[in-house]
Amino acid sequence: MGAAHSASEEVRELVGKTGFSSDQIEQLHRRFKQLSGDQPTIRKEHFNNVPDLELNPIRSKIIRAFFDNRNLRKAPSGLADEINFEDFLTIMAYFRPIDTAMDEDQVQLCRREKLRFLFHMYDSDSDGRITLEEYRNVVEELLSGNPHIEKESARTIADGAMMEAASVCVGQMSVSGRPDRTESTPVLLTTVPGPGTEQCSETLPAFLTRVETHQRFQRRERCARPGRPGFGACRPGV
Ligand SMILES: [Ca+2]
Repeated sequence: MGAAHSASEEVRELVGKTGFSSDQIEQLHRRFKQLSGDQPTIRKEHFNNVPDLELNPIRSKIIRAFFDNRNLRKAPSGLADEINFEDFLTIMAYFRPIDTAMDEDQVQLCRREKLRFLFHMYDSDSDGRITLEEYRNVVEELLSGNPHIEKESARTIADGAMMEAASVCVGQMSVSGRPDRTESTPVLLTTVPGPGTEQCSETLPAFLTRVETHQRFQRRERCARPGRPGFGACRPGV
């Protein structure tokens, strides 16, 4: 950020684009400069010495997410070689907690953005589908730091996630064994051919539908049970 006047203009613009406060943007700018070595852009290797990421089992996926053109809203696929401060803020905004002052529509939009980001993290080849292999890959990485969980258990957990997705998939299958592509039943998952989980892949609309349904169910459970955290604190639909 350059001269004082233009810098404050720039900060105002970034506040509008990202939802961060001007103080937060200043803090993140200092962090960005520290990471980049006072350069205008950051490359992947600049993340190598971030202590907070050192022990994170999905460190490589988090770093990759910063350069994913889909998250940067620059292209439907591919990775950027380097990112500037505004790009950095765009990605950091996905990690921002949901603001309690938001109305219901804003909360919904914010949740969707976060889920889209998560989907892109799973969909490592950017083909718009999460395969069982990609699910396994993330779960195995997540659990790799836990010495009590063996690789086989991690695979079982990933398979369970895909089984849940596949149960939606099977519901969408026509009698021919191929996905029913009528407009009234949008394709949630596709299988070629047959409903086995090995052949299943999950699209973004399917992923959003499944996770949001699961989250709504969990919130209803939380609101409905006295004595459980969150009881009585829920807004309708939130
Ligand atoms: Ca994929």
